[in-house]
Amino acid sequence: MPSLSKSHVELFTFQRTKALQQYSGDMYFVTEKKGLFLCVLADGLGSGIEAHRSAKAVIETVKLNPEGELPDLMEQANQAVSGLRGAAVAMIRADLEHRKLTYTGTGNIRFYFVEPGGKVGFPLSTMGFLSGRKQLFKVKTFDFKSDSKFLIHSDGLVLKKARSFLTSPLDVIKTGHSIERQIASIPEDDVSFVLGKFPQ
Ligand SMILES: [Mn+2]
Repeated sequence: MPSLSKSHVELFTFQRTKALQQYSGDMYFVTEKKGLFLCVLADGLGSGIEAHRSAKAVIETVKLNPEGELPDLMEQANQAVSGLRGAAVAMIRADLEHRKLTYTGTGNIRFYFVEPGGKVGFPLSTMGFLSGRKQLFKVKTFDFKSDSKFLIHSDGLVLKKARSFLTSPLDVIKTGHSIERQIASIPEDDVSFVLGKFPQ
């Protein structure tokens, strides 16, 4: 029987604000409950308090419905930023038991997914951003293998050779630290990333 700890997604999360400002325009939320994993990253347009408000509206909305399907969550998040600046948003939802992953995103947030064999996938996100205006969200669904890894990051992270980090034999924490070392100590944009490894 697998041990309990192995049935969870291993995670490394990181955030640093633009010019070390007080308010981050990026926000993320990760939760795992009863075999359902959800990761959401929102990058509010611009930076500072107004960007923070948009990102926060997205995250607070998702928190109200953490078991929701992605198209519903995107729609709810879209309504939540109505009247605010807007946000780029990406979401990953995984059924850990059946190893099915769904992904959706709009705007400039990068998502990488790598299987243990090293095959790298880059699901496309939709152009644009959430603004409250009605829009359709493309959702991609695929089966994944155990021990697959993912990286999701805001555009404040400029990562050369992202693939090398994801195919690294190092564990998630060490890999996370090596990505962290690529980030300026005083960044020019809010920077966030979530690195994860799915259980066996
Ligand atoms: Mn940004």
